[in-house]
Amino acid sequence: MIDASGDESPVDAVVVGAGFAGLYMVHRLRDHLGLSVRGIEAAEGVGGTWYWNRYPGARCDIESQLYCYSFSRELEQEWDWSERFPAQPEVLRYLNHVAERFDLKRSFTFGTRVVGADLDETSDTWLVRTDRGERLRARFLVAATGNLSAGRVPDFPGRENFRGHTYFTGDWPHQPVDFSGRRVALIGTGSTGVQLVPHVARQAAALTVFQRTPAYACPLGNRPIDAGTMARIKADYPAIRQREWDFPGGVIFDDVRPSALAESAEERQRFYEQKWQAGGMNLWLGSYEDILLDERANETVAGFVRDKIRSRVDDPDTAEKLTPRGYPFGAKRQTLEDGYYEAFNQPHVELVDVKATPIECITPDGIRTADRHHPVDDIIFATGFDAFTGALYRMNIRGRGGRLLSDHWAAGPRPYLGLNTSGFPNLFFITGPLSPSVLFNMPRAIEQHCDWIADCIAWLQAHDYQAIEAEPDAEADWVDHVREVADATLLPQADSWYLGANVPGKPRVFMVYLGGCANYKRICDDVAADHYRGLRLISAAATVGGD
Ligand code: N01
Repeated sequence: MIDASGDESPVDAVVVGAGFAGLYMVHRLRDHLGLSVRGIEAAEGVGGTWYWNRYPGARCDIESQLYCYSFSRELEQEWDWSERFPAQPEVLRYLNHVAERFDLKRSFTFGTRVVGADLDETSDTWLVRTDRGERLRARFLVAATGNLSAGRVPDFPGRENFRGHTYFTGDWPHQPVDFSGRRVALIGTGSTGVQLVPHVARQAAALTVFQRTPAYACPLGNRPIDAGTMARIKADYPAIRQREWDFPGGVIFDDVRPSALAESAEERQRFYEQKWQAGGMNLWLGSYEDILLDERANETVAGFVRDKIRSRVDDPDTAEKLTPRGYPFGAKRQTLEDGYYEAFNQPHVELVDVKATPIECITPDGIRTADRHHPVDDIIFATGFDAFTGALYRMNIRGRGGRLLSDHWAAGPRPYLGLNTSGFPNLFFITGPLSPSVLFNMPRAIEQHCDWIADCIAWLQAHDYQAIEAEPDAEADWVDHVREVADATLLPQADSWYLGANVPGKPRVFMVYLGGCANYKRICDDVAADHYRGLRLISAAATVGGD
C-alpha cells in the first residue's frame, strides 16, 4: 500500500500508466507471477491515449479485431466490436471492461503522476516519487507510459493573450464541445487534424485550417460490424492471431505484392484503386512491398494519391495546397480520412498554408500569419506529441551515478531491444524507442513486451538475481542495427515524429525498429533463451557476467 505520510512503501514492481500496456503488465506481474504491484496513472481512469484523446472524430485506424488483446480467449469471445474501426468511446469502454474483468483497477493509484525515480545503487531498487508526495521502493520499474502521451503545443508568441477558448486534442474536455456559430482555427493536419476537420466543419460557422505539411490521406473505409460478421471473427480468432505474425506490422492484408516496378502501369493503377477502395492501411502497408524501399516505386503510389486528392477538391488552389510533395508517400505515419478533402469544398472552410505564410503570433482575437490576420473565437491545437521520449523524460529517472535518462540518451535513445538501457537496472520500457512499437499493431507489440518482461523477471527470481541491465556494447550494436534497417527504407526521408523532427532541438534519430514484428520477437526470444545475452545479470552478493 502507498503510505501518504511520505514513508517508503515497498513493492515488487511499479508500473507507470494504465493504458493497454499498463493494464496487461499489472495483470501479468500480479496475477501470473504473484508480485506486489502498484500502478500509477496520471488520468482519473484507465485507457491511456484513449482516455485523453476525446476529440470529435477520434477513432482507431487499425481493424478492431486486431486492435485488442489476444491473451484471453474468454475475453475475445465475450466482447463484440460494433465497427470495423472502433471510435474512441468504444475502445475506452473495452479497456474499462478489461480492467474490471481482471480486477485491475484496485492495483492502480489514479490522478497521480510520477515526478521522480532514483536508483538506490546499494540494493538496485528504485525510489519512485509522485506529485502527491508518495514514495515507493520497488525492485522493478516498468514504464508503460505510451509513445504519444506527452502532448506538444508549439510556443506561438502571444498564445497566453488569446481571449477565446483553446483546446489541445490530446487533453480534450470530457464534456462535448459545441462549436456552433463559432469561428474556429485548427492548427495541424496529422492523423488527429485530418480526423477532426469534417466534424468541426459540420458545426462551426467558419473553420480555418492551418497546414504546414499536407498529408497523403487515404480513405478509412469504416463500416458497422453486424452480428454475423462478429460471429465469424470470433470463430476465426485463433487463425487471425497466427496470421498477424506473417506481416511486418502485425496488420493482415490480402494480396501484398513484391514490386510496383515489376508490373505494368495499367495493372498498378488497377491494384492501387483496389487498395484505395479497401481502405485502412491497405495502400500503405498492404500493396507493393517496395513502395517504402525504392523511390521510383514510391513515386508511382505518391502520384496515384495526389491525383485522388486533386479529383476530390473543387478549388484548384486549395487542391494544390493539399497536395503533398517533397517527401515519400508513407514516410510519415499514414493518415486516414472520412470526408476530409470534401470538407474543403464548403464555403465556410478555408485552408492556410503556413509554409507560404507562417504563423507570426496569436493575437487576443485570432491568428496573425505573414500576410493577414485571421479573426477566430476558438483555437484547436492538433500539433502532436513529443513522441517516444517525452513521457519518459518527464519522470526524471536517475540511474547509476545519479545520471538522468535524458542525459544518457542526449544523442538519441539507446535502449537495447528497446527494452532496457545501460545504467538503469530493472527499468523496462514497454514499446519504447528502438522497438517496433508504433509500426507494429500496438496491443500485440505491448503483449509481446509485457510477456518478455514478465518472463525475464520470473527468470531472475528463479535464478536468484536481483537485477538485470543492458551492456553498453549490446546497446550500441542495437542502436546501429536499428539505424541500418531504417536507412534501407525511405522512412527517414520525411520530417516525421518517428525521427523527432517535430520537436525543435530533438536529436534526429529514427526511433522505430523496422525489422518486422516476427523477426523482432525471434531476436527477443533468442536473447532470453541465451541467458539474456547482451544484458548483465547482477546477483545480490556480486556482479556476474551475463554470458
Ligand atoms: O500529430 P502529428 P497527431 N506550426 O505530429 C503540425 C496517432 N494517431 O496528433 O507535419 C504549424 O502527426 C504538424 O505539421 P508537420 C498516429 O500514430 C492515431 O496528428 O510537422 N503546424 C502536423 O501537421 C499519429 O501519427 C490516430 O509539418 C505545426 C500536426 O501539427 C500520431 O498519433 C488518430 C506546428 C501534428 O501532427 C500523432 O498524430 C490520431 C507548428 N509550429 C493520432 N507544429 C488513429 O488511430 C506541428 N504542426 C486514427
